[in-house]
Amino acid sequence: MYKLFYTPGAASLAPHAVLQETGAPHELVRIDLQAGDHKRPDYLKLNPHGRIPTLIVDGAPVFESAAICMLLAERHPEVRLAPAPGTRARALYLQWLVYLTNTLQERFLQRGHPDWHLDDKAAEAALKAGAEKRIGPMFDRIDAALAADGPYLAGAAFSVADIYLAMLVRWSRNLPDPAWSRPAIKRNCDLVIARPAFQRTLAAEGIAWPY
Ligand SMILES: N[C@@H](CCC(=O)N[C@@H](CS)C(=O)NCC(=O)O)C(=O)O
Repeated sequence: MYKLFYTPGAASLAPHAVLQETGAPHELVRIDLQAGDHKRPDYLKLNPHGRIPTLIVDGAPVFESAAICMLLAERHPEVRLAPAPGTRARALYLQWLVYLTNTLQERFLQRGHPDWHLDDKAAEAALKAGAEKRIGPMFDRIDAALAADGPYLAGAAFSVADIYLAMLVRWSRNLPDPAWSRPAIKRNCDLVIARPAFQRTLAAEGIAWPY
């Protein structure tokens, strides 16, 4: 039995959707960021960073959204959520998942939480604006890759990287140019959203795509 600490629509959305894909029994624990649940001592014992998500696996906590996605794919190979090691598809899966988490997601965090990076209010505004300006070109490059080698990030095979991308595409909903305005990203995202597991995830979190 897994236990996932989540906040609707947050960085927990991808791990939650991967959990739903596995079909494994799990418990969801909702964390209220406004109420500061993630800074309470009992949560900090599980995740000292005070961030969402955390997954309890065999009684022990694991944090970092992308790591949780990869771990679940590895623990449930029968569901085929990651390409086989040694293949070109595996290389693309690793490349894009790491890019999504350490580059694109980071830009979203700079845009949403410039105060996590700087102590100077004026500089924070500049960081936020700079991050926002850089997100669109990142989606452009992902779109070009999907147009050339898609429909999935790993080519013909669906993987947790596509779920991760859908989470970040949703985060772009308030940008002047949301990611789904790009045709290959839209095609990829439509395939992910249509999956029953993704629909169950949205329903369980009480959110509708893309809001
Ligand atoms: N790299 C981390 C980032 C996690 C993260 O920053 N999550 C946000 C929610 S999207 C959070 O915990 N925010 C806490 C806060 O706003 O204080 C991951 O992917 O798990």
